[in-house]
Amino acid sequence: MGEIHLIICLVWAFVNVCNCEPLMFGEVTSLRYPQPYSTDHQEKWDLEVPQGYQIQLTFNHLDIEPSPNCYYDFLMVLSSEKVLGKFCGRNSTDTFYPGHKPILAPGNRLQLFLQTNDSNHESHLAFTAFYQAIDIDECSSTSVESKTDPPCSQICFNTLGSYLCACHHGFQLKSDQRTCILDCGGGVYSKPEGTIFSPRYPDPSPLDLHCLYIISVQPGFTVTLNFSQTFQIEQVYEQEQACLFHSLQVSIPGKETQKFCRNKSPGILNTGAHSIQLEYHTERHGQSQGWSLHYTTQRVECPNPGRISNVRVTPYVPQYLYRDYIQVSCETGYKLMMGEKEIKSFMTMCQSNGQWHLTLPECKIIDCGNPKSLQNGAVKAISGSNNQYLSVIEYHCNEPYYSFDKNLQVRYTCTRDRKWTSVDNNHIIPPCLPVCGMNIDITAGGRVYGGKPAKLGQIPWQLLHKSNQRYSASLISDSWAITAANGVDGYDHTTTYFIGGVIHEKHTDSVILKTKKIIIHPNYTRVGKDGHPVNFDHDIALIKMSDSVTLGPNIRPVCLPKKSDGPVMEGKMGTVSGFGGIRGNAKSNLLLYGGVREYFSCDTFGLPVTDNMFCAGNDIDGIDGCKGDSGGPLFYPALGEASADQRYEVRGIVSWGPPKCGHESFKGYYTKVQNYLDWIKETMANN
Ligand SMILES: *[C@@H]1O[C@H](CO)[C@@H](O)[C@H](O)[C@H]1NC(C)=O
Ligand SMILES: *[C@@H]1O[C@H](CO)[C@@H](O)[C@H](O)[C@H]1NC(C)=O
Ligand SMILES: *[C@@H]1O[C@H](CO)[C@@H](O)[C@H](O)[C@H]1NC(C)=O
Ligand SMILES: CC(=O)N[C@H]1CO[C@H](CO)[C@@H](O)[C@@H]1O
Repeated sequence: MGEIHLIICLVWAFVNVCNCEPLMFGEVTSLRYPQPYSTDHQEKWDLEVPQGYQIQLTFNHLDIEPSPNCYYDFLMVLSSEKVLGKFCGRNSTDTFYPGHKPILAPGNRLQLFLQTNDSNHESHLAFTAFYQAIDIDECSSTSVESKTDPPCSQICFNTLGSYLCACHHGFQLKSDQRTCILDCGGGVYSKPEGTIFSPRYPDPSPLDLHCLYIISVQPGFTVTLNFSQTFQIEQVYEQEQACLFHSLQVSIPGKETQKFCRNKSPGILNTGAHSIQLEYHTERHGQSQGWSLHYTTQRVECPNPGRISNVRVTPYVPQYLYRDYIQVSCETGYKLMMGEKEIKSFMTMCQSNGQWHLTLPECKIIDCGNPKSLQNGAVKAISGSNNQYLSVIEYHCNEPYYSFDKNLQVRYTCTRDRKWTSVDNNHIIPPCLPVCGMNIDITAGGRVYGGKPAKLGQIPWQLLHKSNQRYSASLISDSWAITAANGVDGYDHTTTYFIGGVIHEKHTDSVILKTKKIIIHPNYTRVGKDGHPVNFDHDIALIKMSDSVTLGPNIRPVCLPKKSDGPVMEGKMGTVSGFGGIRGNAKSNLLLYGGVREYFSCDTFGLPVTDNMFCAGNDIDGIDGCKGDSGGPLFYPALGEASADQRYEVRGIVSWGPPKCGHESFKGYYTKVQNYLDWIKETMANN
């Protein structure tokens, strides 16, 4: 920049006179110096340094022919026509020799004037000098050229090339930057409370005032002005409303500016703002006594949420002010919702703008969602709606095929934890258990071998394994069946299935039950030396189906006997059923049943008889379980139950018998189910 500036100056100098800023220093030398000066010569120099400085001249060398009063040859130094010095001589012994003390001009300009006469016998050289800019102390009035008034009305600071004015406390600098006037107002009143009054109050206000007062407290507070009763601001014209001359003006952001004058105190002014401005103005004429006010601040108030049903606001007070916190929660059974989003807790603060920093949430009633479905059962609403809090539902099983275990709670209430809860505080829904031993009424005394065909639903637990070697089983739950080991021994469960729910093996609406597991009693001895069973001890097996069968009128389980049922009783009648042989070894397509009687001892055909079996037959009607009936049930009405709802228990499984069925003297043998209750229970529980 400096260089460019210089170049421009030089170019300018060629064309015209350079009007650059004068240099801060320089050298001035007479013509021909250091050769002797020429005679009869006059030469003039105009020296200049920048404005705001004084110019100072220092001689390096002066050698001018001396004469009294430097009458003939001399160098004159002038400042604006005023002679600062007239010099001649060669050294300090000469009277008019300038010496080594520099010459300081009052301003920034200096003129030099050299004059010689017609002789220079001693070859004097004239002079060479150095000039420089010296900062003026403008503040010291004596040094300021032709100015009698001090530059500042109060305080003056000298600066390099200039000066600054300042005012004493209580005064302020006017726009001329020199004059100090009485300071009124000024500063910012930021304390929460304070008093402000006009200058000299309660004495009359000075004239020509323009005072500015700013009250600015922190956001969140509002200012209230309380003007004292003594209030008088001159009003020139009685009718004049605008307080044209003397006035106190109050400006509140967002509101129309108010001007006050006359004799009546404005009293209390609730500004509602945290920052306001007062301007007090007096003219050069007139008289105002002045005014005084005390201001106070109040915290901003936020809207009161009020009482909302199901909403709890803490603390609950009549007024909420800036910086107050409230917590919002819901009554039991309701949840806090922020729009569509549920929130755990809510807190908000009253902000400085008089608004809560978060919009208040809502409380919505909770719900427990759709109740879980119950297999083989259903649920219905008892009270309430939309599964909301305190709704009550009730489960029930598909009667009469399924039922709950007795004494179980089946009513649930939607509780505050949003779960369906029973009276005993349980969330678990009990399963619907198959009801065993029920059928449509059996007329006792029918036949199996030579027996009567069963009606549909009479022996709904009867299952048939349809294969070359047919055998039967009895459903004992919705997924387990019981049968004789000798029927299933060696069968692969993956290819085995049963049919049920029909009374004719060719019925197409039979229920197919695929087996998943065949569990033969571990102590059943399968095959003897000659390839035939050695004996039929522990002739019992359990079959687990791959799926639970849906129970209905035609397919239902039979009950297991109870331990308390007691031993075999001579002469007790039971019912045996099956799709087995009929007279003459022909196969029956029909489900037949008939009554058999228990005996204490029967012909054993040379095979061992154990306590795990018993024999039964009907030597009158020739009824007997037969080949193909193997695995089928011998069932009895349960003991000790009222006849109206007697359930049927399977106490025997058709096990083995004489080669010819239905022979009067030969009875069939049945596995005594009662001996295996623990094994059955355990096996069913563990598989
Ligand atoms: C010039 O100065 C000398 C003295 O230095 C004086 O004798 C002489 O008269 C002067 N000449 C004129 C023309 O004044
Ligand atoms: C206003 O100030 C006066 C005293 O100057 C006082 O008596 C009065 O109670 C104040 N009013 C309020 C609202 O502060
Ligand atoms: C099988 O027989 C053994 C020996 O008599 C006996 O300890 C075991 O309990 C029997 N198993 C079952 C399941 O009854
Ligand atoms: C010390 C010195 O140089 N003095 C001289 C001063 O000048 C006068 C003549 O002007 C001489 O005579 C002095 O010798």
